[in-house]
Formats: sequence, C-alpha cells, structure tokens
Amino acid sequence: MTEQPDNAQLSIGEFLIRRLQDYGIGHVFGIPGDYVLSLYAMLEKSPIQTVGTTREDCAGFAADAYARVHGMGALCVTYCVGGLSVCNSIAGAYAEKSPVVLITGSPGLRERIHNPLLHHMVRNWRTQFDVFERLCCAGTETNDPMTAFSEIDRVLAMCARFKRPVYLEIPRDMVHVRPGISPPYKHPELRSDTRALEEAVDETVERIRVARQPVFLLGVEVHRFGLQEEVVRLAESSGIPMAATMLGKGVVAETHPLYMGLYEGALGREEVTKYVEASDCVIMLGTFMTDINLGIYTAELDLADCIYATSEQLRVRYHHFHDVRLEDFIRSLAARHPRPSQPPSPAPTDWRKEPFSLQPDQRVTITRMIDRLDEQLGDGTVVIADVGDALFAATELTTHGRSEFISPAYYTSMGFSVPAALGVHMARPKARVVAIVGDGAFQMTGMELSSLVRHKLPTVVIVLDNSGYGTERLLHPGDWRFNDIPPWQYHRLPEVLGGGSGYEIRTEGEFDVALNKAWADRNGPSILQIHLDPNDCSRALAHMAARMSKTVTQK
Ligand SMILES: Cc1ncc(C[n+]2csc(CCOP(=O)(O)OP(=O)(O)O)c2C)c(N)n1
Ligand SMILES: [Mg+2]
Repeated sequence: MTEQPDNAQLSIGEFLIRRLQDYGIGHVFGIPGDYVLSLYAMLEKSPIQTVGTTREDCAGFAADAYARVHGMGALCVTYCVGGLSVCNSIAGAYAEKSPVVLITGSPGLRERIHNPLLHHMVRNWRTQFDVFERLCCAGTETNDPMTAFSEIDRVLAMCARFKRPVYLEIPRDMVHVRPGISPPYKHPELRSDTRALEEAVDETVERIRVARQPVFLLGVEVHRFGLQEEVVRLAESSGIPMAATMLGKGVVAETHPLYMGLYEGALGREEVTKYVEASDCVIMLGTFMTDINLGIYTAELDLADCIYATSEQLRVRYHHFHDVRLEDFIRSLAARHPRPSQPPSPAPTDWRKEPFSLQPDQRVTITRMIDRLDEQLGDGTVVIADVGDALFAATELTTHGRSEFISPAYYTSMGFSVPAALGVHMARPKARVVAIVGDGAFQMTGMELSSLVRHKLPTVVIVLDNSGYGTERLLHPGDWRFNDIPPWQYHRLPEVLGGGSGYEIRTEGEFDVALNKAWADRNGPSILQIHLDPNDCSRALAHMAARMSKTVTQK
C-alpha cells in the first residue's frame, strides 16, 4: 500500500475509510448506534455504501460472505450491544479463515473521566476489546492520535495476511481528530526462507516422481489465497488427479477432467475414498484437517504418505519446514513441473451424473431436489449452504466454471446463509445466488430476507421444511420434543416484507416450475418452501449421523 501524500490532512475516520477502499472494500454492513453515529455519517458521505441488516450477527455473516468472494469484508456496529452480538459471526470467520474487519465505536476518551457508568458498558471500558482479542488475529483502539494511522494499517495488514478477522475500536471523540502527522506503519517483509523453500520443493518433486498413485487434496486456503489457477496448472502439467475437502468444495471447477469429487473419509463417494486412501503421495494444499473435512475422523490417511502445506505449516512426510509461505511453495512447485515417472493409476474422475428426469407428481425428496438444482447451476452461480442437511445434501452439487460454493462447513453455525446471500450480492451484483437453508436455521436469521427485498436482490432461497431439527433427530434418535419447531408459512413472507415471490412446494413438478420462475425473476428474492417428509435425508447426512451418533449418545 503506497502512502498517500495528503494523509496528513485526514481525520482518523477519514483515514480508515480511505484504507478500507485501498483494500477494495466497497460496502460496510451493520447497524448504527450513538457510539458510532459520526463514523456512520462519514461512511455515508464516502464512496463506501453502508448496508443495514436486521441484526448485528447478520451483518457479521454478510461481511464474512463478502470477504469470501471479494477478498476482504467489513462491518460497523455500536459498542457492546452491537459488538457483543457479533461474537458468534466473528468466531466463525476466525475458525474458517475469512478476512473480516470489525469496526466499532466506543465512549469518547473525554467521557471516561471519573469512570461514569455509561450505557452499553459491561464491566469496564475494555470488556469488548478483551472479548475480541480472543476472537480476532489483531485489534486496536485508536486512542492515541500519534499512532492511530499506523495502528489502523497494522491491523488491516494482519487481516490481509492471515485471512482472519480483526478489530478496530474508535472512541467516538476520536473520529474527527486530525493527527497531522503520524509515523507510517512499516509492513513486515513477508518472504519465505529460500533454502527451506528449495529443500521442501526438492523433496516434494522427488516424492511425486517416485509415486505410484499421487493425488492432490485441495482445501479452503487455495481459495483464500487466490491460488486456484496455479493449482489447476500444477495438476494439469503433472497429470495428477484432484479431490477437495468439504470446506474446499468448489476451489476448482468440479467439472474439470482431473477432478474426482469430495474426499470425506467414510462419508464420501467410495471410489474417491479408496483412491485417496490407497495413494502413496497425498499432496494436501491449503487443507485443514478438521473433523468435518475428514468425515468425522473416518479418514484413513497415513502421514508418512502425505505432503501437508497450509499457510501455517509445511510438512513433507515427517519433515517440518518453517518460514515457507503457501503461495511460494505452490508457485515454486508448479515452476518445477513435477511429474510421476509412471502415469498414475486411473482415477475415478468419470463421475458425471445421469441426466435428471423429472417425475412431476412424485413427492420431492432432498436428493432429487439437489439433482434437479444441479441441472440449473451455471458459470457464476454462488451456492450458499446453511448448516443441517442443506450442507450435507449440497455437497453433491456440482460447481461449474467460476461458480462457487460457500458454507460454514467447519464452525457450522446455523443461520449463516440468508445474511451471507446479502453479502455475496453486494460483492457480486450480477451473480445468481442460491441459499439452501433448513427451516430451523431459517427461523434464526431468515428475516434478513427483508434486506434482500429492500435492495431487490434476486436470491433464490430454498427452505427445506422438515418440521424441525432433522440433523439432531438423526444424531440422537428418539421422540424428542426439543427438536420440533413451530410451523411457519415461509412462502408467505413476501406478503409481510412487501416484495419477493413465494412458492409452496410438495412435488417435483412444483419445484421445477418454481425454480424456473425464480431463475427468471431479477426483481427480488424468491422463497421456495419445500415440504419434506421429516424422515427424509441425504445420503451424506445418513452416513454422518450413523458415525456421529455413537459419540453424541455416549454415556
Ligand atoms: C447457531 C447454532 N445453534 C445450534 C446448532 C446445533 N445444530 C446443528 S444442526 C441443528 C438442526 C438444524 O435444523 P435445520 O436448520 O432445520 O436443518 P435440518 O437438520 O432439519 O436439515 C442444530 C440445532 C448449530 N449448529 N448452530
Ligand atoms: Mg429442519
């Protein structure tokens, strides 16, 4: 980032807004409050658009999704009542590596004399900061004009580098302060240790050369660090097949001829599981070994056969390399054009689905709904799957070309998808966005549909109505009332919200008609309420539940 010559003229608020734009941020989500009103006024006069949400945690989900498709996202909320509502969304962004900037106001420094009990305060001035210190990778309170600019720069640089959320607290009487001069922040030089890099690449090239059945296992960091094209080129030049983890779904177009599908341990397609587990050289790029990614610990991978490269760790079998950046490792490896000396065993890449044939009068099931939806997806579609069977079933969708798949697949917080759709639409006004959400998750944050109506955003929201917490029914079988939820007429929400279209669906034919209409409608959201048999579930959820219920019900 180059130092602007006129920074010396800027106030702290103006400097922050300029820097957000330097990082490509065009929208800030959130809800104002008196501790942050003057910053909001400044934002509204700037080229950045403020986007209101129904709740602060929704602003957090929207900013997270915006960051996932755009590179960095931001939200601005008031002190504590707003800020503390965002804990869960920011925690999710931390866990799943999404670069979100949380901006919050706080009581002015001059108001703090004699320690009065000001509204929204919890314990002392620092309570909110203390909380977010645990949930963010960096944070600051701009309480000193001399360091305010360099602190803002430091915190934003950390966000960009670690792809994790950061915290910026601006006391309300500091927003208009003009520091005059502020010592510039010097970005630490981010360079790999060249000798470690060379040795790691040498060893990997050799492992690949002698491998009988090498395979790439791609994870979410390939996307976060923008390495998709490098990885595809690497796979193509080496002829090595690729699989992805659940969190990394869609990092490469799933229609690519070298792509085998998701690897999810015992939960995934059997041919993929067998191929990956029989490999003598699994090259994991940007993959986190989370329980969900690896099929609730059903993965059988021998570390002696693995090369494990993330932004945090690089390990070639049992050799650990330090100070090697993921992007340098992938680029240097690609530059060496590694190839196995013998062609790898044929991989199960030929998995195209049978064309879908509609049974118009048949009751719609989750699996058939996904198969029909799969036909509709095209280049540029963004699919957002909420937690529940929405997520498990949607793993069977195919992402095409530049289409993308977004989900909270590791932190698994319900209620992500509808607010996330708002975030994606703001970043990608032309994209076709589909949110798949369970009825339980919808009841948490579905009212964000109101913002989609307000901005006339054509999201297709598919509500899987199975009368409750279906996933939990499977995890802990029994006739438990705590898994029931009140029935809502989701399809009638457009009447209340004053826009959008609603569809009530029971059969495949009704789904087909509604989906076609929703796809053609560019004037606002469509909400498709699908009445499912409460016992219906996807194959992946049935497998997962069978594995996990033993742990859940252990005595
Ligand atoms: C915020 C949050 N609260 C609770 C849970 C625990 N939980 C996981 S799945 C689930 C049920 C989801 O129900 P629904 O959205 O209707 O999807 P379904 O399982 O029926 O497909 C619950 C309550 C969670 N993951 N996130
Ligand atoms: Mg449900």
